[in-house]
Amino acid sequence: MGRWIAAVQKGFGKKLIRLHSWNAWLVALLAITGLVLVGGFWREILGEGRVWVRWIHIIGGLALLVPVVYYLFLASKHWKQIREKPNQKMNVILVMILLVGWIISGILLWLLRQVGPAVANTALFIHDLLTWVGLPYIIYHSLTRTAWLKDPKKRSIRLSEDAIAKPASVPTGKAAAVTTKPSSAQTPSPFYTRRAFLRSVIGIGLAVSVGPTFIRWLGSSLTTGGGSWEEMAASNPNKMVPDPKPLPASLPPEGGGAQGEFRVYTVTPIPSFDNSNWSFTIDGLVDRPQTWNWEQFLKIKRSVQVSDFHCVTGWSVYKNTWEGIPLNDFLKMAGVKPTAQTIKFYSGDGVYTDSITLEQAQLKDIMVAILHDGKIIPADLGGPVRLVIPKMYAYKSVKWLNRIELIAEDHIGYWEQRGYDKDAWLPDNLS
Ligand SMILES: Nc1nc2c(c(=O)[nH]1)N[C@H]1C(S)=C(S)[C@@H](COP(=O)(O)O)O[C@H]1N2
Ligand SMILES: [Mo]
Repeated sequence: MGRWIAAVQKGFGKKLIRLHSWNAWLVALLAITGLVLVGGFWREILGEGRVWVRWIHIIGGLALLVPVVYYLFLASKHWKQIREKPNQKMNVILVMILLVGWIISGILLWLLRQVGPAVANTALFIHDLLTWVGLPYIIYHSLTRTAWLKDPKKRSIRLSEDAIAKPASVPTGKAAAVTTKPSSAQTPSPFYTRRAFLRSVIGIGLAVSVGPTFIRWLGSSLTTGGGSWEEMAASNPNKMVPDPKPLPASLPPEGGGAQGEFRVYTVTPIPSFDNSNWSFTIDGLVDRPQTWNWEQFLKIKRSVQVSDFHCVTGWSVYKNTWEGIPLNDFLKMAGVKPTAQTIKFYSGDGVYTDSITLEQAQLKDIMVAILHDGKIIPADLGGPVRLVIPKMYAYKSVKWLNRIELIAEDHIGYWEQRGYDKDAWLPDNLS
């Protein structure tokens, strides 16, 4: 083992440089794909591509294990080399925490069906937190460490003696540059060097651009409920009149108020509705197809339920008090024909659909919801009317629901056509 490590450490300086650059490219790839995955903008335009981006992100993340593990073999030697450089030691420790933290939380998110929502929620929080802290740090690090900004005196990676003894074995321009590049930094500048100045500009720029969003994220992650719901309600573009009157179980909410926050997901621009362009239809293989306008719709008997809401990307909102019409009541009103097999749900965005089988529809808590915690559902979150299927991942819970069609054949929903699992059941250790 000792010998083998010695062999791995041979040509140490060059190996460390190559490792560093591989690691840097991988982190850059992961940063870009990761930002694309969380960015709502890309959700709209990427569609199917999003599933590919997700796979690139997962595979890239697993590949990150290679440089990390490889570094561990070089670490003892590197550590000795930088023993008098506290900044560089801090850098190594920080980067290791980031990489290992990202990898572990990322693996848990990838395996979320096995680990369940509670673990996935924590993993997502850690993954986000590390990104908020780590990404600005890494951008700062790479900008200030580029050749033109870096003070050669402070460089820690040196080629090992054997490589220097045999100059012929220094093949890459980069490796050579590390040892020999002359620099103007040798001439001391009286007050503030250009480098130090640029470093501050980069640092301040990053802090100003990332800081506010970070604080908002932190606030919404650490408080339960509230906050942005009010914002969404205040800017709700829907103009349905009248407002539905909440049942007593809905206000105050039977569940005591939702815990957590919804992330606004949509694959189209957010649609908005008023009484003139909104209606709700049940049709297809039914005895009594029917269409309601808003006033008629509000007269349908509603009930209240409390349930958790889990997105397959790792976040959850607990104890939602939903008020609406159980799906089964619609099926009874319309009278399902024996030839029907599947219930297809349409979104008023004109694009998103999903389906469940008639057998799955026996679940009593599937609801066509119009109120959440006693309040109307804002357009951002699928109002005026959205579907909720608490026992399945939330991509089944179609927003802006305006049509239910009974069909004989199967139907593959929007995200399922783009790679999501047709089986959306939550892990069964949940309620
Ligand atoms: N019409 C429509 N419904 C949709 C989606 C969507 O993009 N469009 N996203 C689904 C997914 S993946 C989730 S997690 C939830 C998110 O609901 P929210 O945006 O209210 O948080 O809505 C589901 N229903
Ligand atoms: Mo989702």
